[in-house]
Amino acid sequence: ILNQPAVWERSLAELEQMDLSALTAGHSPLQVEWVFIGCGTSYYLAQAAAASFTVLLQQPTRALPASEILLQPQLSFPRGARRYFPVLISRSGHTSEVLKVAEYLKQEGVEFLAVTCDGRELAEMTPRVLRLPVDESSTVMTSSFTSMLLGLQYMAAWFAKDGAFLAALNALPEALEKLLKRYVPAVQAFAQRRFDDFVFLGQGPLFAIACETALKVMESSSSYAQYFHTLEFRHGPKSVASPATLIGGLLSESGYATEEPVLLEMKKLGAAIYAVTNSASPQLRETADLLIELDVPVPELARTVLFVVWGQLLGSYHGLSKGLDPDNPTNLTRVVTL
Ligand code: F1P
Repeated sequence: ILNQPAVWERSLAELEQMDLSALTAGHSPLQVEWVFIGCGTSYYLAQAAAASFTVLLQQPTRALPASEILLQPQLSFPRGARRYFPVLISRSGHTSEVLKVAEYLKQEGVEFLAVTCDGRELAEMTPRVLRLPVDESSTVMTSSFTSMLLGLQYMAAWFAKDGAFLAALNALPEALEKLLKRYVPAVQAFAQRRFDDFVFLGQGPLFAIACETALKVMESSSSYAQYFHTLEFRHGPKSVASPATLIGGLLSESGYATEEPVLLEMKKLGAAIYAVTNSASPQLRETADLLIELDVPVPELARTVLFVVWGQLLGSYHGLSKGLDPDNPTNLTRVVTL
């Protein structure tokens, strides 16, 4: 987790050398529906990628768990509709559902892109592969998630010819380096606290990151964690808020004025508050039990990966505080097969 600045730098350097135009199988990136597909962490990555492609390319996108395509193909790819361009995401490239979707697409004659790190089996099923140079031995996906997301955002910005966005992505390794120096001790100390429930909230691209944060906390510390769209939490789920609950808000810049009051309300209900945002109000600075302020002057969407790291750290340090091995979660294997 702490090595991510170097891993991102290596990934960005490789992306700069790649001929990304070869990855779309001759389709115009501006004339297809992009369908991002994965399982677990890679499904949350699919959600974050879909949001990024929609914003950067102004094209329709969707994210689906691979299992949904296997069980509901007609729902996933209705015939007679637009041209799809599926993107199959899998760190290992060996996850059963993803390989079965690749087989299904081949049978249907649909070309697809594979995004992977190790990925031999998946990569053999298509000539179009975006491979990120991440060597991750942990069962839990951390730098592979952020690097593949960076890679997909880079690709979208490259297709959109958005030089400012590409420059913003290139600034992230250095920004993270500084943030880690500033915040790691605080996250480590906070992670020693005990909670019955963890809840993570976000909207737009940060909803996917809230999902991933909850999954990291579940996997790395065998804790009970949930995720919601920030404002949705007020419509019922807030009944779980109590002093035994940690409520984590990933607050956007554009929605800040609407999202922050949800956290302040939960604090009044007794919950502990964790917040990640670019720049917090004085009130949140006073109220939050743990606050990460990114303060990175790049377009909001380009900051997405910076929101991921704190949940990875929180989950890992919390797992360690419970005497667990965060790299080897209870009941989980590195590759999940059917
Ligand atoms: C996805 C996944 C992860 C999980 C664990 C096992 O794998 O199921 O979500 O956390 O790491 O793998 P992959 O298809 O991306 O290899």
